[in-house]
Amino acid sequence: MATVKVVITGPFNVGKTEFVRTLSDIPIVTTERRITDDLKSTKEETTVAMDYGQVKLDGDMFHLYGTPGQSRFDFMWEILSKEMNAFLVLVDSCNRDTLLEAKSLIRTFRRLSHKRKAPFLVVANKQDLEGAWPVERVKKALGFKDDVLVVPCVAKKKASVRQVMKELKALL
Ligand SMILES: Nc1nc2c(ncn2[C@@H]2O[C@H](COP(=O)(O)OP(=O)(O)OP(=O)(O)O)[C@@H](O)[C@H]2O)c(=O)[nH]1
Ligand SMILES: [Mg+2]
Repeated sequence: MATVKVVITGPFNVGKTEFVRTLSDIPIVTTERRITDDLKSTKEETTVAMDYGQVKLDGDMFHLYGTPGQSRFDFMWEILSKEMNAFLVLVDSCNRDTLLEAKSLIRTFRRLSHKRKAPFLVVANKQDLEGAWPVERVKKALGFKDDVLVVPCVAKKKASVRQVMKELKALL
């Protein structure tokens, strides 16, 4: 049985905690706190340190570490990315503003994993919402060619998050 550490990152509010919660076999450990600044109109709580969950897939154990999305908690990125085997970068397919930030996150996490060259996927989340960009459009907006894989996702659906993991597994 292999043990795989996966980091789930992405900008604010894209669905990282939701992804870990839906996928995990165990109740997740979260560090969500009430939002007090001007982002509070978006939602009530945000991740300030990490989310943790785990899932067994085809006999392999995946340890899932969700990062905070706000850059003021970026000190956690380096800590969480230690020894990671793969990472996912989530974007909100309805919110173009998250794409530019995702691009810079991909650069950061590629740098953090430069020794291991951890494989990654871009996850175009919230595909169930009206006005969601299809993956091809997300990919184009990110300026990637075929070297970066972008996959669709609805983080509220178990079948969908499991499909993303299947595609990530194929890269390991
Ligand atoms: N419709 C829909 N809503 C989603 C989906 N994924 C997440 N959400 C919702 O989007 C909001 C943000 O989700 P979170 O999981 O808190 O996002 P996050 O990336 O962890 O946010 P931060 O930790 O604050 O950066 C919540 O209201 C979720 O229920 C999805 O695929 N579809
Ligand atoms: Mg979160």
